[in-house]
Amino acid sequence: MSNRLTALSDVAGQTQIPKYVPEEHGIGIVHIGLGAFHRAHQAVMTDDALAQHGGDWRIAAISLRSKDVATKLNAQNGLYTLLEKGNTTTARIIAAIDHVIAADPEATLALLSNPAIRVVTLTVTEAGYGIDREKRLPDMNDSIVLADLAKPASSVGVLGLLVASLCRRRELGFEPFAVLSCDNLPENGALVRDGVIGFAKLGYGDEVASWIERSVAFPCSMVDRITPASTSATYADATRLIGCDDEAAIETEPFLQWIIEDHFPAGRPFWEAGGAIFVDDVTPYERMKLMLLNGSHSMLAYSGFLVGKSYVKDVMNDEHLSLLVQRHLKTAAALLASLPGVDYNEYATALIDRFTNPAIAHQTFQIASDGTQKLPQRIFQPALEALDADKEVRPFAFATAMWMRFCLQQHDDGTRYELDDPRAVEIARVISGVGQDASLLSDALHAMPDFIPQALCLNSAWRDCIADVLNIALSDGCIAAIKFEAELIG
Ligand code: CS2
Repeated sequence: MSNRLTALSDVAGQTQIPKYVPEEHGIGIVHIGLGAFHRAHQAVMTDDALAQHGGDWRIAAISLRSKDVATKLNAQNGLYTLLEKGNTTTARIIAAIDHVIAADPEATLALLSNPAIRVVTLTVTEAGYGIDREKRLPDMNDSIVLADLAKPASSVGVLGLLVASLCRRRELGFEPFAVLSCDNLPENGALVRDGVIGFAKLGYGDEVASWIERSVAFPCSMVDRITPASTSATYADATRLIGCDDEAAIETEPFLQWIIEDHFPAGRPFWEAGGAIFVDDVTPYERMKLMLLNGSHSMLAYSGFLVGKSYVKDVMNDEHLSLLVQRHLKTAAALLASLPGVDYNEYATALIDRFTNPAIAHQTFQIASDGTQKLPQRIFQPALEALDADKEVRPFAFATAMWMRFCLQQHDDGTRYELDDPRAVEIARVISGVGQDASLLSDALHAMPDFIPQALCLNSAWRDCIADVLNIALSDGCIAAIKFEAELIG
């Protein structure tokens, strides 16, 4: 007999199991993008909401491409172990996910058109929406967007599926669902709204577009929980703690935060049970998170990875890099307007503790992915604000220079690695032939269209800082560049 997790009765030991009977609750949410983050965040708060408040709010999850997690979770009736790793490791079984549909656009469309679905949550990454963020329209360079626009009713991408299902619901007289983006993008709800309306206009015409504009809610939300990719150690820990095998186990930190605009015309789970906070305007919380947590994360990921630090915790144990993390946090915090009830110094101190958590193995290479999608809101936006306010810009230039150095796909000792970025091919093309020349590298990447804002490209203080860092990194090595930078801190 297999000892795989398939029912709550399989679970042994000190494991916390749901305080509700999963089968007694119907589905009310579709989640698109079933990574570890969703399972460590929204699914956990939904589990708390079901336990405390009941309701038909279980989740049907969609994996747009990969079948791997779907196969594992479906074999376990949607059950999985959440390991929270702080001073101790605790195990909890989450039962909020009912089932998973993978790489099946027809079944996805049918599910999204089901009147029981009142909320659609999304974690598809910054790049996954197919939205041109400059124009705030569907991205006409995205092959999925183009194919979906050619045949909107058989869409396979995010925008196409949302619009096709909203249309179908409209035809059938069903209420629309609310669309809740949970990705690290500025004003994520408003951005997705623009993308969806733009797609509807192009694919279906003005009438459908203005119906969506009038009838569909796109609340913004800020999500936070550091969740590394699962490893064999995660599965081994789960087996030890729950007494059976769980191929879908995930691990995360104790910290959990979700700030949401309360705009759900067809209702929502009582996510307050899991600690969610409902506010009128998420923007200041989102700025804090993007500029402090995600901004310093990107900076430490590029610089740490380049000097052989595989994990964030290793970066934090490095004398120079940890000083640079502190400098980055302090500089970014100085750009934020005060927010009642939030002390940015305390937030920064808590971040340092979270990054240092020895139980969390968060890979710098994972955070370093998709730089072209992350740097605009994490690094360039605060840099622009710093220049405008005549404040310190160097930490943001340092982060950008380290990203540029990372684009060379080669450590100082010549070891190569792959760039994981939707614009990787273009990056490789524009920098081919720059060799070890700092100015050529900087010029080539500054000239990429729709990436580094013109106000930065044309600013000599910004360009000088970048040249400074790259010159040292390329002539004396990344360790020397980091040491030099840390020694600038007074
Ligand atoms: C990270 C985030 O991978 C990354 O780019 O900065 O995933 C970060 O861990 C989360 O936003 C934390 O909530």
